[in-house]
Amino acid sequence: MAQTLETIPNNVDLSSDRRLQRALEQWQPNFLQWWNEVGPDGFQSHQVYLRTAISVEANGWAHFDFVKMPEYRWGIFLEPRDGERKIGFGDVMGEPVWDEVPGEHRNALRRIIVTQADTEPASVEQQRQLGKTCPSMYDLRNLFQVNVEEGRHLWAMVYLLHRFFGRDGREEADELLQRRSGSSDKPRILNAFNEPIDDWLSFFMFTMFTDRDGKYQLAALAQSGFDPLARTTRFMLTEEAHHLFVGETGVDRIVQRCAELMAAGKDPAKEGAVPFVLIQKYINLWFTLSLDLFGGEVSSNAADFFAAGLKGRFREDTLDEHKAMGVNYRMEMPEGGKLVAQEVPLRNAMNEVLRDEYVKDCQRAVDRWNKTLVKAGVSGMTLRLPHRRFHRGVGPCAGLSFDPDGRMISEAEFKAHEGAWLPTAEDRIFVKSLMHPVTERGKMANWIAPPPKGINGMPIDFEYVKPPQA
Ligand code: BYC
Ligand code: FE
Ligand code: FE
Repeated sequence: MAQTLETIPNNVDLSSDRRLQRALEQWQPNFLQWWNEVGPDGFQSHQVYLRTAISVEANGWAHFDFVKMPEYRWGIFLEPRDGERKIGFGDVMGEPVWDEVPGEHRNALRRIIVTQADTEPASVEQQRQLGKTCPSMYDLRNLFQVNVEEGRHLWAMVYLLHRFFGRDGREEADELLQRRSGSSDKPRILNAFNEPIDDWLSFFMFTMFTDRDGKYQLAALAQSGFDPLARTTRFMLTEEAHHLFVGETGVDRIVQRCAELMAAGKDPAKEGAVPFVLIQKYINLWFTLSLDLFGGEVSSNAADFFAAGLKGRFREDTLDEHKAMGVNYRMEMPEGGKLVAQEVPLRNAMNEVLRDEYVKDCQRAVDRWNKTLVKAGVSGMTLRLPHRRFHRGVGPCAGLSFDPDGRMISEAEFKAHEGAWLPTAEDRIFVKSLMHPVTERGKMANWIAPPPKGINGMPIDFEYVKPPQA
């Protein structure tokens, strides 16, 4: 495919900045090479029914059509500039937002943008083998939709790096294509993005729990005083909604299938479905891996980001006050072998404040899955979120042992129960054994219920993915 000058769709008037345009056009073939190397394996020449962002207008930004993924038009879209916008929080509250990067915040902003950017290609790498075991053509299409949009999110961040961070930014953009999920040599930055996602139960848990961290991080950055970051994350959030839909409804359909079998007096494991206990173990794993992505409970980085107007709270604009000064946040922290209540200045607790919103949202989804159990006729069994101290790798609880109720226990006790709380090697093998590709139109794998409706008004048995030359 010829890459013409118009190949980078955008609403940032790219053609008026020839230097920037050239730099991005030099990065583009490297991106495509990366996509071909570590993007969806075995499906690069299929025609996929995909939504492409073509503008930011509320009704009509999305265009649906069949596309080969390497020909997807990854574009750069920022919400329109509102010349009046003021910084909404922190020490700089009320000052006009910045259209350029203030020198004193250059390093912090670069770090935030690179950390955000790094997760996007990482997830594509993690999911690259999943197409081969899709439970339906509908799900296959949704996987690829998520993948191309994570690719676009990488573009969104790379635009910021190229446009605002000069040579450093260009180097960071190159390195984003060099790190690899799970690599021992050049791993991705955040832990959860180095975990394997090689079965669809993990995929739905990831899009439910890990993409949801993305929603909260992006929402916090959407408040940023650095206006181009705020404007680009606002538009990313509109795409993110679909990823969360895929995760939440994917798990729901697995719960439904499991529940229907249990209600009929059958053992889901023997029927080739996912047993209840395994759903719970995968929730325990992916919820806690995703909790870590919010950073430590007490963080001077987070306090600095807030004070400087770089990163706000969830829906900061709807809160009553925006300084977060003179207020403490009370939390229980492990200290000398027990839990001690502590008062932490609110600004230093910003990671925890954002995590609170996230946990509420996850609980809402779990409640919905529990309704699905009841509706299918299963009583006395409920799914639950483990306590946020359980199985943590970041923050003061990392390296200590807690049970799913958050009680501090000995390492030996943890080890004795680990196999009941978290997926074991055998569990993973079992889940993988269920994963056989189902690609006949309208058919579903035995371990998942069909969705209530198709994509973009199309029927469930629509041919969402067509083989090459079809
Ligand atoms: N893994 O002060 P602390 C998404 C490090 S997902 C490894 O508590 P801070 C997506 C930290 O770097 C959203 N290391 O952290 C989802 C620091 O290191 P140094 C991604 C970690 O800075 C699915 C030290 O621990 N976006 O979009 O307050 C598919 C102390 O940390 C981790 C963002 O993350 C970890 N999990 O907060 C596709 C937003 N956590 O300085 C996409 C941008 C912490 O001691 N990032 N560390 O060497 C940020 O705002 C912040 O960097 C964090 C961490 C919230 C991640
Ligand atoms: Fe993303
Ligand atoms: Fe996402």
